[in-house]
Amino acid sequence: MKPKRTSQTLVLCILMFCLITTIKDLPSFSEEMEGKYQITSEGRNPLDIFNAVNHSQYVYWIRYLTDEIGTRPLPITSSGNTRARNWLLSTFNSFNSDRLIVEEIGGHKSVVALLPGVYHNTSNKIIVVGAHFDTVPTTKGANDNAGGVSFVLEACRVLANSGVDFNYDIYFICFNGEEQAFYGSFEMVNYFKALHKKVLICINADMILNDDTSRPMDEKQIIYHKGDRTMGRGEKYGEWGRLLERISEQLGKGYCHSEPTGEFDEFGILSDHSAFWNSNYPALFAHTIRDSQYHQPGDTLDNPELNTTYPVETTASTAVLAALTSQYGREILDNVNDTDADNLDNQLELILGTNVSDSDSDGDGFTDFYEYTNSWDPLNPLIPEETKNITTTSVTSTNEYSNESESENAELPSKNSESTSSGFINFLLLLPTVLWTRKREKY
Ligand SMILES: [Ca+2]
Ligand SMILES: [Ca+2]
Ligand SMILES: [Ca+2]
Ligand SMILES: [Ca+2]
Ligand SMILES: [Zn+2]
Repeated sequence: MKPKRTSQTLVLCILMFCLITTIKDLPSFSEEMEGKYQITSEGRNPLDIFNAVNHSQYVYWIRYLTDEIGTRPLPITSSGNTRARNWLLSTFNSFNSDRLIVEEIGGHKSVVALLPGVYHNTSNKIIVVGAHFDTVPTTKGANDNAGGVSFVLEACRVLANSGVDFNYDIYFICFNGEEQAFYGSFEMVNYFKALHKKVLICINADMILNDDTSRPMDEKQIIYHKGDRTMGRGEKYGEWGRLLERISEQLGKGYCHSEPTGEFDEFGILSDHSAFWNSNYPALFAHTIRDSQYHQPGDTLDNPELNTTYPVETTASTAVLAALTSQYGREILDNVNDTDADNLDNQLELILGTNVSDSDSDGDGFTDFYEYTNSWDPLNPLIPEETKNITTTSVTSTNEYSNESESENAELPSKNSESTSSGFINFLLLLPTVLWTRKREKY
């Protein structure tokens, strides 16, 4: 089970070369940020990407892998492994074949979909979203690791179909041969090194379906990082984990929780991220504790220990993290500056999709901070009071949202005194606001 190691000399040479090649760098943070406070000019924001991740789709792919394909161990010539690869190739190609480059890479034929960025030809920076698809021979592998494969497929589907032109390349990888010795991931890391790629962050998911009932709701999905030890390039693993956790808190229910692996067990919970850590590439490891059916025939979605709701949030948060990192590079980790002094730091504004250099992103007279703290939509100039009547008629039960807006009536300026003209149109306009508010409700 011991991972192969590239010779130290080769690693050094490649690292030196990477250092030299990255000096001619891309636009600075401020240049990249210019006019890009939303992920596209079409008004898409991270919440749209987050919400596009679909639970039914997530479950469907797990069921297909377990019920239709079943066990899929090495060797690569086995019928299960071959069928799984062919299915992955055709599934990736069904998303957006004009944008994705889909191929098998390495002697163990990991299945890879590349979403090329705007800087594909001028930058070596990449983002990796990965999970192994192979199983041991004794199991259909729902938790180990169809849940991880579905995480990769769904993140890929949403980002490839988003219509967004991302900046840096995003690789979606279904690793092969994890169960033997991480063959696929070590091959991919060597592949990236040979191409002088700089991995900004890799997010690997392995066994994310088990519901650890001993954990509180805000720790249902554990995102392991390697600790806060500073890396060669000054990056800290922990910052990436906290970013993913923050995305989950701000756009979802906050199920994701980031924590370091123990000092001695960083190679104790083994999966494909190890290949990245081994080469000092930043990587996160999404993983919940083992279920009782680990490597057993009972590892199917029928296992009552498994839950598919929480990993969908990890998938959505990862899609947003990949999107933001692709747009802004490592600078997304900067959570200190508040460029427009509106009390929302830049990282939070980029997660929310608001403008980092404008304190009132939607120009409705209310600051981003005010709207954020009152659970209004800082990207929608339609203020809640304008559509209150529609809210109360279309949503029967009193929810947090309507209670809040009622309690704040007295403070609202006269801007909202116009009566609503068309209930239906206003309802449609309100919908994003309701979704936004709903999303921000805690469980
Ligand atoms: Ca700000
Ligand atoms: Ca702002
Ligand atoms: Ca505003
Ligand atoms: Ca607003
Ligand atoms: Zn596994």
